[in-house]
Amino acid sequence: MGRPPTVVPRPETMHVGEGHFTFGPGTAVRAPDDIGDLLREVLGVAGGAAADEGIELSLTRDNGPGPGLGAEGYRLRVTPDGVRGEAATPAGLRWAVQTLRQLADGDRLPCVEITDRPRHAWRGSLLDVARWCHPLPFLYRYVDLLALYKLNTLHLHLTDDQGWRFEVERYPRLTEVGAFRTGSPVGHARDRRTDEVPHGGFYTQRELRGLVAHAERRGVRIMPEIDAPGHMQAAIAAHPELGNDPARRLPVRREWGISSHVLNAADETVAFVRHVLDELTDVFPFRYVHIGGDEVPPHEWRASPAARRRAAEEGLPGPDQLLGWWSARLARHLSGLGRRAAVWDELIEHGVPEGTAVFAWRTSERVTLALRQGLDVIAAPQERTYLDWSESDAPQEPLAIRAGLPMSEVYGYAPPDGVLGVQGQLWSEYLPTPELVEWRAFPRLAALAEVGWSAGGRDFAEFRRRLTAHLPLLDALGVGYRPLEPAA
Ligand code: TNX
Repeated sequence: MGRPPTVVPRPETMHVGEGHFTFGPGTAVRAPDDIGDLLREVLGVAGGAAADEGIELSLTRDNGPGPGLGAEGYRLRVTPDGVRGEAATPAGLRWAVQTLRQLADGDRLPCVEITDRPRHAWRGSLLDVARWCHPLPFLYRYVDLLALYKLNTLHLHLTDDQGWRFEVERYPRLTEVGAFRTGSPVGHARDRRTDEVPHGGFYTQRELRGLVAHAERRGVRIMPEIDAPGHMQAAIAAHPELGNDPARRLPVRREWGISSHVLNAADETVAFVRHVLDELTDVFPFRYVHIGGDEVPPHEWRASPAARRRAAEEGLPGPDQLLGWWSARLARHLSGLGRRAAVWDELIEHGVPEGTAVFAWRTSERVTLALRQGLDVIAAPQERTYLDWSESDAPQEPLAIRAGLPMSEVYGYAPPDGVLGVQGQLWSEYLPTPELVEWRAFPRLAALAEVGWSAGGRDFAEFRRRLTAHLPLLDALGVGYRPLEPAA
């Protein structure tokens, strides 16, 4: 007992008073249905109905003094008699529950008064389940951990050269063939050694619907990604007619790095991906669907007479410009389904379709460039948000694609005004197990969550102290996070 009350990300205002409220299985809970369930689940209260003493969370019309609580804000007051929380939306109440989860010390909640709301509307985490197919129960747990830090978006990278993980009823070969490879790299990819250990797996639509529902109850939306027209070797292995040389039988790729094989630019191939998106949007209700567009090697289109013809028909200077045409067609299809596309920042040079969100990943300058063009931008610059990079180059650090993204660099990132939000990336080439994912994700993801949520100045030493007081909660949850570096 006696943990100092800490909340990560830092609330807008928090005043700690004297005393505490003690709760237990018999504590009464009054809250809108699923919020009450969430509260019972995370605090272990059983919850009678009527509450004079107890926990009451309610929706308000948000007409108090000062700025409104907005789409995700909340107010909380813990006194020795109970807890009162209010928000203008269920989303706000869900974040209030996560704050209580962090404040709870055994069966006690410290007396506090909190008013809180996020700086940025999009606070995301990309998880790459294509390079390694992480087990479904881990995805559930990962969603819970995102919610703990008020991160509201899980970006699921479902397909890549090395594996296709989304069941498509119309094209069963995508998973029958595309979800399995015969070996994987050993050591660093640059050493070009692979083993003969098969790897594979995929998620059924039914499983993913379950995950979506679980995430929704926690206020986490899931944005799926089907990465095209590059990063598609697994799909081409399953359907050679999608490639630029249909006579060629390609395997699902065993090496990391970028495959030179890309989808062809035929109408039938666009139609194929549209059908995939139709099934995808049926499973994932979130407004945004990521359609990739990163790292498309130009060689196959340059060499293809069909691609050159297509470029000429579209009035484009050459096949290098087909990426813009490709993405525009899929974005239009999504908009017909009432959705919006999201793309990687390569599209900036090709024309970003109306309403599309751009994930600026290459540098923070790309974030600024995209903003200057008036685009909807998610800040995801690698030098600040690629959590698959290791924190240091110490020899005991597990193998990583690149070394050197200490938590202080993540915490010190200040995305420019005007972005929709920020996102941390966990590409999984070097993260074959959930344990390694947790080691890389935590606690840096907590630092990034604070970048996305908390307005005002940031002081890394203060954050580090708060985080130190918070880490026992991650211990209690059994999260295998990387211990902090000694204070500077
Ligand atoms: C670049 S970032 C990629 C990924 C890799 C990552 C490795 C982006 C849009 N593409 O395919 O996994 O680097 O850090």
